[in-house]
Amino acid sequence: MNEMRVRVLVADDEAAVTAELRRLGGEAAGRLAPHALLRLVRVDGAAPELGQALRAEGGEAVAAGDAQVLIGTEAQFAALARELPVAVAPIRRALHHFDTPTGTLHCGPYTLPLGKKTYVMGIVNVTPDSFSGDGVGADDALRRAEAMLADGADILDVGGESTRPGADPVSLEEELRRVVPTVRALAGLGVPVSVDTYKSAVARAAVEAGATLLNDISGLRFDLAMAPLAAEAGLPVIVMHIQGEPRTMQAHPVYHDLMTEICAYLQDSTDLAVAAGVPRAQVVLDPGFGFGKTPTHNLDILRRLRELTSYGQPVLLGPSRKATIGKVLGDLPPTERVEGTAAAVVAGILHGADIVRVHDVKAIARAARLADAVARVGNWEQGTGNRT
Ligand code: HH2
Repeated sequence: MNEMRVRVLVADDEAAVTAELRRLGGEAAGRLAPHALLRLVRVDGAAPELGQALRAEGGEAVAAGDAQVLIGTEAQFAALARELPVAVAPIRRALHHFDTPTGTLHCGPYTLPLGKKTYVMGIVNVTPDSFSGDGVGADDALRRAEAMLADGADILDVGGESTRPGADPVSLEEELRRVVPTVRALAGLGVPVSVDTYKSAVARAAVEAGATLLNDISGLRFDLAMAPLAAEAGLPVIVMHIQGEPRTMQAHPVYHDLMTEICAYLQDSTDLAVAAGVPRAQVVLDPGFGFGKTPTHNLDILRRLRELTSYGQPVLLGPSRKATIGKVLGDLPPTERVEGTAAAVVAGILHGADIVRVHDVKAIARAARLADAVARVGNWEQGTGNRT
């Protein structure tokens, strides 16, 4: 008799499980798939009965205060939903979003369908002091942007104030002077232009100049007029997590529970946007790589980014040329961080990023296309993932 051969299968979503079971020709595939994957779901603020009820279905639950971690299969959560439909509906929604990236980002006249490819956002810093030395004058911004588009950028992000660690804010007048003409020049290039600012007056002027996406590193907190402005303009907004403020954020970042704190912050930011009238699906979540985080925190974000997909909102990652990459690679300067950025971007895409914000568009767009071909199963074969 042959020796028994054993191999552990890679099947970490329901479609992969179904495909694997079908390979054996079993008609049980559809029936068994919901039993195959164990999910850990963190629930804050729910009644403790939820855990007890899940245990009755064969799952598990651990509680501390008003936080619980529920452990169960899709089938067990489905059984729980039949018993407690209202309480379990948000859990089933999160599980669905986690497994099935969908939706569309509506940037004015531009529509970006999500889940099919990763969008590359090219950084156009109109600054003299950006951390990676990429800043340009307003005159050179158009040339830089055109080169980025030729290299595969899908979105252009214009910033007029460096938010590098230790940076001092620039005056409103100076930021307007840098940003507005640049946005106006780039708005005619045929892709969405976003404005990287936490000041509503800058955002408003940028929108008037043609910006169709807002990018707020404070998650709508530094200027409370940002959320109403996004609603009034009918534009999507990127909310980023930051601990502290740029001037002091890297002094001593501390987290009790990194992902829980990032997610809570981003959901509070989302609530601000939604209360002002921005549709939830138009609020893009960004964990703020490098903003009040140590390298260990940033690496954890790369590993656990997919948790942000639980909310059914687009996810953006911005690791480009940042200090963590230099540190991991042995204190490389920003100009030597392209390959490390590509690796971080690929990790991000494999873990659910919809948009990546980068300086080195040509190299990173190539890395992103390959990551898309791996991560977005079927798209490459169908030809929807191959642009260049
Ligand atoms: N990072 C920077 C600036 N804006 N916006 C979002 N949404 N996410 C980010 O990670 C992010 C951001 C910092 O990078 P950069 O613009 O290159 O540097 P500087 O702030 O020094 O101009």
